[in-house]
Amino acid sequence: MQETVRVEAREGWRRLVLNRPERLNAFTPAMQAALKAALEAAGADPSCRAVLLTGEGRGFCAGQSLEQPVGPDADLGRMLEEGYAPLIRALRDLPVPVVCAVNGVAAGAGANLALACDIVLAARSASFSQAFVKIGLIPDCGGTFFLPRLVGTARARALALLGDPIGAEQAAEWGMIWKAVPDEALMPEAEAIAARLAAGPARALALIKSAFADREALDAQLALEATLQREAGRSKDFAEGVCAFLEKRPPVFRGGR
Ligand code: LHQ
Repeated sequence: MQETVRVEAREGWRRLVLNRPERLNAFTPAMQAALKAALEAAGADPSCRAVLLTGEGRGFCAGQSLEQPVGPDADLGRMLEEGYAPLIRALRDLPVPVVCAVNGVAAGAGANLALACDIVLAARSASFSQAFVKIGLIPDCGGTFFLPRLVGTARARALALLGDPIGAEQAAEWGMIWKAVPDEALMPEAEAIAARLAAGPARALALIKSAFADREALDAQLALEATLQREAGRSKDFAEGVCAFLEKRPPVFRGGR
């Protein structure tokens, strides 16, 4: 079976590659578990002093895998509590810096996975979208925590409410990411940063991460996202959003609050 997350050992650091390119690296439960395990293994290995996260193929990550219609009894709150929130915490709690090289589209949970990383570079052709609303959901994976802190509430609200993609250069201009680089420069630049961090003062780097963590606020926001997503997941608009995606047509939302 294809490895959903490829782990490549480098001198003092590891490259983790999301590896379902035929689905733009959309998350299945197995891929979610594999990424969490790979992060934890990196954190447990004293010789690993930085991590680089990227995606295989033309996408970074298209968020949750939407491969079949979702039944009305699916508990999205639980999916977040048991799947995505522990993954985001594992990223934030990792005692080594995580560099993210966004090589293509980053949508939904994929966008917010990138924003949870410590230094985010993106290829100029990459884009970020809070695609959740397009299927009747709210941003999760800490998006409601990261976005307003990164870009301010005016931009965060519009990004979340409209779900429109923004390009890498716009994302950098808005302070959502560290920088946008020409496509061919993405991997060399990201790898150089990972190697530099791996040669850095490991204890200080871990302490810098802790200083920025704001962990209690993140936990509270992840819990709120789970509560709200549980409710959104029960709506007919969510079921319609997923059907429309699968049928490759625009959704027809009927509302009802
Ligand atoms: C996909 C996906 C995908 C499966 C592209 N799944 N196949 C959700 C639910 C439950 C619990 C809690 O949290 C969440 C969090 C979320 O992440 S919700 C948001 C889920 N993601 C999306 O809604 C994004 C869906 N994808 C898209 O809108 C587009 O694919 C984007 C804009 C990402 C890229 O568009 P294009 O560049 O035009 O590529 P494409 O649409 O042609 O996709 C290429 C293939 O990948 C295609 O398959 P096909 O067999 O036709 O070649 C897509 O069906 C497949 N794919 N995203 N999430």
